[in-house]
Amino acid sequence: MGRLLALSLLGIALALLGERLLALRNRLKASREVESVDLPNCHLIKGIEAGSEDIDILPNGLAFFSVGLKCPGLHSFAPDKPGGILMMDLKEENPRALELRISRGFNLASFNPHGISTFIDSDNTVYLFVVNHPEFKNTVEIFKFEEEENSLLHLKTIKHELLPSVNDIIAVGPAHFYATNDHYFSDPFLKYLETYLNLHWTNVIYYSPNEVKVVAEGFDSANGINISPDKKYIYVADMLAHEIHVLEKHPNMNLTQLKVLKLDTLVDNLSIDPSSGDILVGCHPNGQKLFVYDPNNPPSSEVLRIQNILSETPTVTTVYANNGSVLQGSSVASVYDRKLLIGTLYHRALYCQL
Ligand SMILES: [Ca+2]
Ligand SMILES: [Ca+2]
Repeated sequence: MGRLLALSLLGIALALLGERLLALRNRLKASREVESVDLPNCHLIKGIEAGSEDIDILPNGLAFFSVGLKCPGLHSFAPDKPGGILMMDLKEENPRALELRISRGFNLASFNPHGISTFIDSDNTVYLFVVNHPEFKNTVEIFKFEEEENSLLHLKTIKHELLPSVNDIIAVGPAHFYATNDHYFSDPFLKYLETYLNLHWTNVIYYSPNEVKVVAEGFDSANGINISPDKKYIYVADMLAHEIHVLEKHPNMNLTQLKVLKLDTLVDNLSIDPSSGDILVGCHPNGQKLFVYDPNNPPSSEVLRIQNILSETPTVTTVYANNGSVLQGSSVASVYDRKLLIGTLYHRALYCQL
């Protein structure tokens, strides 16, 4: 009887694991291929060869790139090179990406930047918030941008137990932000396990010097985050659920869910087109190819534009799609004055004139 019970339990466990594996393949869209959607006036940006996971553009056309992200198990074309922040002036005719100097005292050797966000204070000070993974830990770094010197002055490192696996941030004050955790755990094995078991334990945190709290939870894998132009709504990309959530922001900074837009792709970072309020989404059509890198069958790229997300029928358009022959693993797309920048998790970056 004992053996029969043990065998039954083993059978149930194996069936459950098999079901989860099949579900994971669907969440990764492991068999999806893309049809190319080309843009006519694009070129790869010189100096970006090992990823620019996130891009944020100031209202004056200065674009920041977080480059060189490394994560355990993730492919890298420059595994020994620390990451950095590059800048490009989109007002120039032929802009180039230049690396910003970072003030002394900040540990550059372990700099591993991920999601970024800019914030302009009422006195016009520009802050750059950077998710950092030094030695694969999780911090948020706040820098002051010094335009004349092309440099970043490091102000503050934030660590918190509610920030165990930060992916992206949106700054809402000089030391205030919303952040997504893409996992509940920080340990790589437990991260893998929670993803495999599809626990939906990831969340959004509000951080301020006085208060840190969970403001939204239950995501499969919360990823990109941004704010609507009128500052009333927070948008959150749930990568493995293929969803964009619209959350209403309250005066106490709590969030309540308003709606969910279902898509057919793995959604990464979200940017706002300042001219229209549209959301631009860097997407991974096939997560299997992204996470298990094969140079002969590389990950593809896809950029979506979402118009009128609050309306009953938002319009979703494919702006760009490529099978990996040009651009692999697009994670972000940002636009400024008819110029489009597309960044990737670990590959190159594209500059397009629309
Ligand atoms: Ca961001
Ligand atoms: Ca991301």
